[in-house]
Amino acid sequence: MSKVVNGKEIKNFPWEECPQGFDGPIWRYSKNPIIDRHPVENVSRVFNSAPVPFGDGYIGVFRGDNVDDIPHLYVGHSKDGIHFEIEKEPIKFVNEKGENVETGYQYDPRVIPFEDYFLIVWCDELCGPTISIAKTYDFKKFVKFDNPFLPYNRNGVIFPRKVNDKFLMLSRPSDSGHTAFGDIFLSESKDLTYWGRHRVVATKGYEWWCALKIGAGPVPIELDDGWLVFIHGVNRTCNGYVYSIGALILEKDDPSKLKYRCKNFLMTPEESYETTGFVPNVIFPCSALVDAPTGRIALYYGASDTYTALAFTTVDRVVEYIKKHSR
Ligand code: BMA
Repeated sequence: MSKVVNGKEIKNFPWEECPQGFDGPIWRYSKNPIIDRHPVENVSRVFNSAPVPFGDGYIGVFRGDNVDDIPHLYVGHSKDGIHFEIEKEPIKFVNEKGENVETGYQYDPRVIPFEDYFLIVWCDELCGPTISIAKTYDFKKFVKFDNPFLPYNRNGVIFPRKVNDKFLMLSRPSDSGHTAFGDIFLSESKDLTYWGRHRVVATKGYEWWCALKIGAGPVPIELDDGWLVFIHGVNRTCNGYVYSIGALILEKDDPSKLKYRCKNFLMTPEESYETTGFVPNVIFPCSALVDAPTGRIALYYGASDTYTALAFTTVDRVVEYIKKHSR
């Protein structure tokens, strides 16, 4: 059995037991979606978002596509990790001098609890999509690092601690559109601004469900025998793309090395809120909370680029499944 290390006990953890007779690796929350359309003025859809524990409740950075379709990032608050209130105004980022920095769009945030602060990583605009990083202590002031990545790149997520004295980031270099370039890389940095020593971690196309591309999802979960990484994988069908959720386990001391790659998806769009919406057949995970003593995992995912939904599993159940179905 794998154990969570460096994890915490999370009080008031969002949880629902596995339905009787269900034998898949992950089960959905019965009251999904947890965020419906038009949750706040000027926002038509909230999805692909990242809640984290904060104080005696939860906070998060949420992707809100506005009524003109342009995505921006919003702070959201919750007592129970299920019912969220989204702030009315999008996050305003400042640079290290305290000056406002604005870009045309921001989407798909990940929030990394790191020592006594939080890092936010998202897809930002720099002559096309690329990765931005900001730091916050209080979810009120967000200080943005000075363009750490070149375009084009998406799906960046930083490990929750330094490994061998370096910050580590998974990302997915790409082009400016929805085409291939779908492999996951690992990069290192001493200071979060300068990144290098890039390594390929996992490539697309190892199974049909991820034939077109793969991308890292939530913050990697540290286990005693590796890093558990939920990913999304994209298949190309005659009727459009299908986004499923999968998983990798990376080596603990050198996460550029793949230990296990689950050949099956863990979850694929099946429920109506996943198959019908702004972009049908998309499930896209951006946050996984783990309660260290019980090994319970709450996985937040965007559904059909329209809703925010929640699913559950445990470390034992999902790791056993990945190992059993690994190539
Ligand atoms: C990807 C990203 C995601 C989105 C997905 C499906 O390229 O833009 O934000 O959920 O496409 O539309």
